[in-house]
Amino acid sequence: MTAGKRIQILGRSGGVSPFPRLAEDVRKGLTKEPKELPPKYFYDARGSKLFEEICELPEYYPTRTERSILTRIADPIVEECQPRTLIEFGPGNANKTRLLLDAIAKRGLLRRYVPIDLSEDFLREILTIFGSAYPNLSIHGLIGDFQQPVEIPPDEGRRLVVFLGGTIGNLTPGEADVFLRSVARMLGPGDRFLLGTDLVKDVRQLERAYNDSAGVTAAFNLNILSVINQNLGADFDLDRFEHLAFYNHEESRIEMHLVARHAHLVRIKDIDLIVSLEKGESVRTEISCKYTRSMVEAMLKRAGLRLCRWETDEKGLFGLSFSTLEGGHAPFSNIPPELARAKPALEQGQASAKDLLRGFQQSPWPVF
Ligand code: AVJ
Repeated sequence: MTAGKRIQILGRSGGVSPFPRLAEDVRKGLTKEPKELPPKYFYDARGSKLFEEICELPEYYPTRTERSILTRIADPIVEECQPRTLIEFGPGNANKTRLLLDAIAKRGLLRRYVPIDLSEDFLREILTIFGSAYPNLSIHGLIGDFQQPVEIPPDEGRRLVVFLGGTIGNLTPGEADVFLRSVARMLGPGDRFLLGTDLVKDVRQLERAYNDSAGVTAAFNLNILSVINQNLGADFDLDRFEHLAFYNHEESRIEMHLVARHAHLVRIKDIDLIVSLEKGESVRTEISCKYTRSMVEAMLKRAGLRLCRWETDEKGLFGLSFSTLEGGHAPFSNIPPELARAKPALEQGQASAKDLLRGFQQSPWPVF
């Protein structure tokens, strides 16, 4: 990082494919039984536009509900946390982020904003817009996938880490645990984590939100095939697939699928793969987990986080949780996950600190 640069993008940048792992992820997902694709590949320029349209749909309640909760609680949570740095996973167009930035700026605390997003284009947009809206703010965009370890440049003062929109629901419970542990490691004493989660509710309302009458969600779902066509030279015919979204009770999640209308073959030229689809066979493109307060609380707890504030709308559609490190301190903050995992062994005297470090000579992280 070059010191003194107020606005910059860190990480892979310039000219490289926007989806560096697309080829291997597509091969893995489409050679699986049943077939699946990771939802992060919805979001090319068109997919992101379609998602913005979804957020405005009458049936899609999460965005406006979360915004209304955030409007109400932005001041009190900033008051409680007194952050100087705001770190945000998956900001998208960062529409809701302003509510927080304004609340922080109003108190004269605002120093740094660190958006972490897969899309360099999105980050550039945020940098341009927020760079002029907040002239004293340092913005360090990080290109990255929230399922990969991210290195946050060191800073001073309190941190507020946020993950909004209910996007954690795209992760399986096991993946969510891993992600939340990585969040816990970013936190120091007094730092806070704000998480948006969509809540369990009437099934008809849930299913309507993913089967809108204007067909925008269907177009969004099908767009993942266009992304593969454009980036991997595939010949998916979108007309041969049907959008399917339903609530899976056992797993407490909405699932989106693309179902083949006929038996057919698809060639994905750039990865030398021919995929066969039977009539009625489906490719699962997204899971969107729905939670209760106690599920969120338990999930935070497993990551070493303690729920200190739970906020919802009057209908209980969407939840925002505010949490902090259990015990208020993280002796292992900001160190590699592998080392952090060894913490219990260290504390119980089953491993020596020196041995532990010796095992990490090849680690990409500096160890000292
Ligand atoms: C952005 C992952 C929160 O799961 O509701 C919207 C994506 N998919 N409609 C969600 C989505 C279909 C959305 N998240």
